[in-house]
Amino acid sequence: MTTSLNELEAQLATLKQVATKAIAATDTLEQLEQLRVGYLGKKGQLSQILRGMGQLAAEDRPRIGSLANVVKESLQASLDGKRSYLQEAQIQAQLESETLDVTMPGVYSPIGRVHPINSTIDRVLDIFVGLGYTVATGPEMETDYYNFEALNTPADHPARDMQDTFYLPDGNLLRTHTSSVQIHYMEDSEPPIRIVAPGRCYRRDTVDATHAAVFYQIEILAVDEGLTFTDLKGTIKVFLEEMFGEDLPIRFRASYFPFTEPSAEVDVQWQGRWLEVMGCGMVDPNVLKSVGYDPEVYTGFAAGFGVERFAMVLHQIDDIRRLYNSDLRFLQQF
Ligand code: 2NL
Repeated sequence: MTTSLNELEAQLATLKQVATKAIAATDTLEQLEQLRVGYLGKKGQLSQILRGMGQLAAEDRPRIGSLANVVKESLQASLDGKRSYLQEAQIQAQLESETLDVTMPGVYSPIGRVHPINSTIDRVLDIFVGLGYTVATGPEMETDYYNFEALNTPADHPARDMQDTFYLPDGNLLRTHTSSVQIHYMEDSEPPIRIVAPGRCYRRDTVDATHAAVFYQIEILAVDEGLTFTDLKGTIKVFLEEMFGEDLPIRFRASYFPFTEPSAEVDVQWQGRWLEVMGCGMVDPNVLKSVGYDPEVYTGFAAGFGVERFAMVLHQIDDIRRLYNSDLRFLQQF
């Protein structure tokens, strides 16, 4: 079988036409390489066409040879052009996918702040730690003994009433003050002691602008040889001065607590008015006895106050419930 000149010319023309189209339609570098091997490789279509050249008359060979070269160079140029186009596109796509949009909004992670109850507790603890006191904490669930009995609180005292204290089914209760922490501390240590006991307390109370069923209290207690009411007054004066940031007039009014004798309420003159801010007194000898301290050797003073009341006075907050609502419009002011 012979291959005519015209036939070879037609095959070359078809190859050029089909291959040029196929190269133009390719959109990956892998496909492009397959096309190159298929058209221009050793066993590719161009080589196969040229194998037919052996049957041509000698004078016709140069024509097919140079036509084949033209086709080869044209396809090579198409392949090269397409390759650099696809490489460029690949780089471009990678650049786009890795682009960082610095104008995109960030992830919203607001910085928290300290709740006014906690910042008030922190300030109080700082002041008493500065005066040499140790911070003491204890359980919120207590026995009747640690909350009342050891604190010289008689069985018929109104605080022990079902109406005023949360009693648990097992006979335990939710502490009504942090005095119970101080009883535990005194049982475990010998005088001299100076402690400050902050913590959450509970009472059965109708909630209103100035009362909450769950509230925070801080108590201080000092027991040593020779402590007097003067030491108590001086301690409270220094504390209130630091708390209010100035030397405000203060007064002590006689009062009553089961666990202190004598007892007093402390008032501060603040913005033209007398405010009751805390209660205090000399530790009742019965309390010292209940923890095994000899009241003939040791005396002590104690004081207690509500944290919310202090925070409300210092920040001019009109309703205690604002401290528990978690309303950010309120809390973000502090
Ligand atoms: C108030 C008054 C007070 C105490 C708490 C106390 C503790 C022990 C012994 C004696 Cl272990 N006293 N604590 C004393 C006087 C007053 O709190 O108005 N609290 C909100």
